[in-house]
Amino acid sequence: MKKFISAISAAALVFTAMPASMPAASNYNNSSDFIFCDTFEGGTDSWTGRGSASVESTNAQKFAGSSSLYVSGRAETWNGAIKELGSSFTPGTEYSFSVNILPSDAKRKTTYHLTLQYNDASGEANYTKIASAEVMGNTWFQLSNESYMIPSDASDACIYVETENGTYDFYIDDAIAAPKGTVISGAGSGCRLIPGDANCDGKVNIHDVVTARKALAGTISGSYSVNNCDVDGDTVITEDDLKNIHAYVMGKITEFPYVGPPEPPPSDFDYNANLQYKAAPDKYINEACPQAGKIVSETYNSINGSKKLNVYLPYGYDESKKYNIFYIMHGGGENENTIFYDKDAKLGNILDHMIMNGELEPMIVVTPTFNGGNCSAQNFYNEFRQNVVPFVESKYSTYAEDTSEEGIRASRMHRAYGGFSMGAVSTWAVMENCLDIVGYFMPLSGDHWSGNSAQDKANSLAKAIDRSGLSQREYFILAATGTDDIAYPNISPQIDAMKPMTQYYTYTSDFSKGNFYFLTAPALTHWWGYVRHYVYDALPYFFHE
Ligand code: FER
Repeated sequence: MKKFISAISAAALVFTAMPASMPAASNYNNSSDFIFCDTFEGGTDSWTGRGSASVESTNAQKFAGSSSLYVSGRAETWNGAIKELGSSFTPGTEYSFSVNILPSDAKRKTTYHLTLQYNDASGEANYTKIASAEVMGNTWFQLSNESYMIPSDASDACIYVETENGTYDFYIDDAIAAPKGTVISGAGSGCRLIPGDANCDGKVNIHDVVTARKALAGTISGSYSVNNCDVDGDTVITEDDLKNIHAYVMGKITEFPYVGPPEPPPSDFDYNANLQYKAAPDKYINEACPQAGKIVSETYNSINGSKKLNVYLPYGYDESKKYNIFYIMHGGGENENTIFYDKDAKLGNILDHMIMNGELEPMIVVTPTFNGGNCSAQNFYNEFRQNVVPFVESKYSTYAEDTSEEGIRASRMHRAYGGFSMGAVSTWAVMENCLDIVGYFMPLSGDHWSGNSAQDKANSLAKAIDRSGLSQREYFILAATGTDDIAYPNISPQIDAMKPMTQYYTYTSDFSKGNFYFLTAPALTHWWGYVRHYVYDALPYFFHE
């Protein structure tokens, strides 16, 4: 049953035993019922920073009163503001929780969570969501749940505010806990995606033209949403957006014309347009590197059962930084240990030297396997998408802000996939099926196992590119093999079939101008002892676009 306490009785209580942290009585008609009500008027009300975040009371923003709590310095999505619930809360009991949140960023779509953290009977930490909402724009909104059960075996319970994606600063105000069923009024649902609703009031009208104009001029002070102002989707607010919102409000148009995001400018990386095979220096093969990365063996559950992979972390790996990531697959009859541990491969040592000498940006390199369960080189892309990427990139720091499908897609230009022999077969299959999450491909000594002819293979890849809707500036292929490699007669005709498809490919190793290249190493054969040098040649060309 919902409890309402009359305004009169609440007002009467204000003059009796109201703790210092209670809000102004006029804000709430039921404040006497609150277990705590943190208004951050001049203090942090025993909230602290979670993870690397810090919190401070500020007058810069407020939902009510004159202050709020500013949460900044978040390095991870789970960083935020946290408060211990303490002995006023009984496990096995339901409570009403509410907090108001103001995102600092008017542009990003972000999901916020009010989360309960507690230790269960076995002492293990648990995290469960009390309330969540996806918002955009910098408008105050409320997260609340009128009946949330603290598990009966919970100890050390805390509540905290975090995000699902992004590490932007935010503000919180009037964080309240009350008995089950207490209706706690708050800021409402916040800003939602409504093109043209510049001021986030849920309607598109003449006020939005005014708000969008101020946003364009940079003179805006109140809440607004860049996304809702940017009605043509070109990622910036322009005079065109104002004209379109105005025309819409006037009834001259009923839909906003879509332009879409601009093509990013090409990088200034110093590519060779006609890359030639060059072996890595002998010492990259034979001498240990004084700045060696770390290779970590990981076990994860997958659609193909429990599996292992290795993760190469570059020397000085720092969780607070973001790293590009290269997944590289072994060949037939090999396994996840081949590429880093087989005496003919030992790729880690080459990477160490390249990174130490500034020839390669520090990056994470992962060696999974298509062995195990029903997995094959050709269907590994399923496990890659569903299990490998989420597992690795939630544990290690990549450009994936989170490992939701959206987070993985958004970071695709920071993700590469390659492989040798059957690993190349898996690479072409990943290209055909995972273009939405991978931007760079390095098939080494192997062709695409799709269809019979070279033309069939090229056509199946072209269809995948069509489905993806990507432009030529959004996927890059650097294939390589030796001219005496047993795979050369398979891969070479496939490359020749792809080259004339100029609507999909521009053939050059200068990736600031094109997106497709085939490196051939004179007289070399089907062997990791050679193939590792192709990685040495090709990998520096990745991740600049
Ligand atoms: C090729 C792709 C893969 C190829 C061979 C393989 C001969 C792999 C063979 C194996 O692992 O047995 O194009 O060409």
